[in-house]
Order: sequence, then C-alpha cells, then structure tokens
Amino acid sequence: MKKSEHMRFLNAIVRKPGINYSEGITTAGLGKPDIKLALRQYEAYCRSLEKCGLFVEKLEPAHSFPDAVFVEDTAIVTGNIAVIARPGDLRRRGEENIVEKVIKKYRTVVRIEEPGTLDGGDICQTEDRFFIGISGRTNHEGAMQLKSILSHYGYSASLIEVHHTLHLKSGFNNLGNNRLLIHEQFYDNPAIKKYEKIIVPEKEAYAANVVRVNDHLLVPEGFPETLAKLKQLNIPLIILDVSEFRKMDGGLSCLSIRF
Ligand code: CIR
Repeated sequence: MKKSEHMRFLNAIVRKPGINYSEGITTAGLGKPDIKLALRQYEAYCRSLEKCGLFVEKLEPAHSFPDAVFVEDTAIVTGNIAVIARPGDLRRRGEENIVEKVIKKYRTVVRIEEPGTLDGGDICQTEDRFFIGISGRTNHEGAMQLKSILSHYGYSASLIEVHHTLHLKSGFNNLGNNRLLIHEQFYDNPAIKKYEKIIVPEKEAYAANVVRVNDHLLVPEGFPETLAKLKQLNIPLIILDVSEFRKMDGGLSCLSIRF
C-alpha cells in the first residue's frame, strides 16, 4: 500500500446467508448451523459495520452457492482497483462472477485468470503492504498474478505460506499501527519481522480472525484469553457472536468486502 494512504474504509459488501447455507463446505465438525440464528448474527454484523461508519451494500442470497455469504473470498478491493478472485474450491467457482457485477459500480475490475486460483480470505492488507497467503485455495500462480496487479497500482505485496489454517486471514490479521494478531505458525516469518505480533493461544486459534474497521476492532465472542490481550490495545472492540459461521469454517472477515 502507498505509505500516504490511510487505511480507512467507506463501504462494505455483504451477502445474506441463503436457506441452503448449511449445505456449504465445512471441515469444522461443529454440527449443522442454525439458519435463523445465522441470520440474526449476520444482521448484528451488518449493524456493527454501519456503526464503524461504513455504507453497507447488502446483497440477496445467491441460492446456487451456499457459501456465498463468505463474500470476502470473491474479490480484493483497493483504493483504485478491484481484483476478482478465482475460487480455489470448484464448488465456489462462479460466486466471483455475481460479485463482479456489484463491484463494477465502485471500481475498475481485473480478474485472476486460469491457472491461477485465489480466495480473498488469503489476502491481508496492512498500512504499507499486502500479504498474500499460498494455501489450499490460493496457488502460487494466483498469488503472483495478484502481486503483479497490485504492483502495477503502486502496492507492495509479500507471499506467505499457509499450512495450518484454511486461509491466511484465518490466522493472520492487521490490528493497525504496525500490529498483527497471528496464529503461532506465522511468528518467525521474516516477512513480518517489523511488526509487533500478538499470538493467539492454540486453543483460541479461531480468535485470530478479527477485523479492524476504521476506529473499531471486530472480535469473535467466546475467546477470553485473546480478548484480554486485545483489551490492552486501546482500540474500541465490538464483540460479535459468529458461532453459526464458524460451523462452516467462516469468520468475521469472510462476511464482508471492506473498502
Ligand atoms: C469455504 O470453505 O470456502 C467456506 N465454507 C468458508 C470460507 C471462509 N472464508 C474466509 O475465511 N475468508
């Protein structure tokens, strides 16, 4: 990211979970999500983005894609360009096309092309750069295409191998002011040497998926040790229950595209 660009968001795109939400992809082993509760959690999530000052564009469910509520995976939006992802799991391929139509209202779009694959959940932006996870969903080709597009628009990017989580942001998130909240797997990575790092305890690994939105930090409910560490940062916290999204391997960041 250009040094002068302050990391503030104006907009978010979200998509309501559909009635077939529980048919999506999951490895969590936490049981079937309760769709009514998921809807309430989604509404609370939207309200908190609005509280953070964002205009929230709420998309209707995409019934042929049960995972489409995890809209973050379909695009990466920067100050001047949007990159349409190419989902790494074939069951989600096509979600990006329906999001592209919406994003075009806000930015010029470019696309990740075959043989590249890339999920937005593998992209973490800090004040001065992007981190691109190479994961089970994002391949090296996809990561290199994104790096090249970002570089064309003046942004730096580093590639990071992801081994123990679904996406990079399942275990690696920007807290602002040169601080990261990370899963232990990333601690020694030379790419993040200059950052102050807060590690989530292994038993609270899920809590690494927090989202800094302007002056607030969205934090998942139910992780007391991580919460105690985050309380020391002097950032107003918004604590949200996302139990029904966790059941489908999703978290706070996956539920919106912020820009
Ligand atoms: C999937 O497996 O693709 C969805 N069930 C969960 C996606 C979570 N997205 C994210 O972490 N950005």
